[in-house]
Amino acid sequence: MRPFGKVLIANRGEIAVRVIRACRELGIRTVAVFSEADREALHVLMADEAYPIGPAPATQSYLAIERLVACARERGAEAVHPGYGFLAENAAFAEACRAAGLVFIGPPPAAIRAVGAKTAARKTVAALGVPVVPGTHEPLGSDDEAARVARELGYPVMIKAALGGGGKGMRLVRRPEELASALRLARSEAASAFGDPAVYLEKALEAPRHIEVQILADAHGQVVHLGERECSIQRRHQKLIEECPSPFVDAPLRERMGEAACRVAASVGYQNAGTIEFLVDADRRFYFLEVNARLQVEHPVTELVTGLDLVKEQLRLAAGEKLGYGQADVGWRGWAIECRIYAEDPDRDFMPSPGVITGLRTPGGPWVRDDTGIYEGYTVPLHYDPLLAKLVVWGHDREEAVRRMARALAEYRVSGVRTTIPFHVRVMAHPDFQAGRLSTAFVETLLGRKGLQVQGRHRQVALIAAVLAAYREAGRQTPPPAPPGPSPWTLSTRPGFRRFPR
Ligand code: MV4
Repeated sequence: MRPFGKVLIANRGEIAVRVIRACRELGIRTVAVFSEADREALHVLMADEAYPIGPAPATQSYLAIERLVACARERGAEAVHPGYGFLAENAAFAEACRAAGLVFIGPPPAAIRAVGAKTAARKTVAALGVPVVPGTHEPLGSDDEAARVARELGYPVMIKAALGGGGKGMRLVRRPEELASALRLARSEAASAFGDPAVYLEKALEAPRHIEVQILADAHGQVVHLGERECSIQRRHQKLIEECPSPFVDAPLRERMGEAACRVAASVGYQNAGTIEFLVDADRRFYFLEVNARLQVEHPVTELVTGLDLVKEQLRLAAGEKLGYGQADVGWRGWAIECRIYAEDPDRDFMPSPGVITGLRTPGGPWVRDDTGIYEGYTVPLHYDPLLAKLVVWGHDREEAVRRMARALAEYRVSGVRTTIPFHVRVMAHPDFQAGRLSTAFVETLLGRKGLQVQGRHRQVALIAAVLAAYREAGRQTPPPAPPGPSPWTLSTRPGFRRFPR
């Protein structure tokens, strides 16, 4: 059944392309919108129709509620898919859609609000008997109150923004004498990032894992969970690698976390696709963290392991259809891993690397999926998130998935911009990653100054190695005389034979 005739996609990049693909398979016509920086973006080329909505800054385009709603109305769309980021978790946007007679493909505005305020959500969840990280359920008052609460919780503590999420505005405080200045900084960060200086306190867990549970909820009161995703490989709260399932979660823990996630969703009247985030400590105790009221970047790993198309499910559920299956019908097969390909230079502290994609060859073969927003000749704008593509693989087990990812990464060629591909190559080859020894400290350890610091005699050896490496790099730029036989320059004009520098 076709849930809608026409859908407007209020987003850009790979996620807009992902939604267009689901719509096309369902026979739904698609309306893309684009900013002045995105005239030639892939989602614009792929949609049935595309309309300009404003200048490059997102506030005047992808965040301009009235323009998006007007465009959807004028083009005869029945529903709006917000993707992730931008307006995906904006209750006012969901309301504006509804007021204009459009279906917002996401949770109801009241559910978005209920989970958006983190302190209120913690209170609601604790009342259900689901464990939350010990801390306050109200925003903090005075510095004196904060000092008293922190003493009761015991250091170290975390200061978090009441309207925050995703680690933005989060501060670790190790000692009482650091509290006052940390509070001041956290409050001003929260005010500028979320328009509200309110912050609260949590006890800081040592080296926790970040594990999240995917849920689907229909408009008829039924909720199922689709298992967990492991998201511990992050850098400065930007996830880099995700997998499903988590190597840390066994069937009984999955069932307990899944059941807790479904109860959280049901308690706020959640509908559509959503994610319940947990921190899990070394003793496998899990604590509710927050709800992400949207489709997430890393949804494909869940799709590959459950066999469900989450965007099609979103469209169906938004149209009011019943889930049509129960928890017992959800199964998990094999292992999936996602590597996020950003236009960032991992050798230069992940500095953004916008520019023209002068060459591109994407991996393929069995059980390899490339969810992309780019093409050869495309210019990566500097105005938005630099996520270019997501490379996702499936294997019968984790070992096969890791090997397949390493194989697929080795096939990936991007020239013109720096990407995170070399970082992922290193991670896939790392014994700790291969053994599933993941922690939130993994990336820092892999890249950390400490890891690279060498002293004494080893320093001499490292210096010589660095010179040799630089010499080899330089040598690449001035190739040796051509060997006898057909000229490599003839071959180099054939796209398949071109050698792209990485
Ligand atoms: C925490 C924590 C320790 N204790 N909360 C929350 C949002 C997520 N992006 C990071 N968050 C954390 N919240 C308490 N009470 C540690 C982190 C954390 C983290 C968690 C999972 C994976 C990587 C992380 C990196 C830094 C901090």
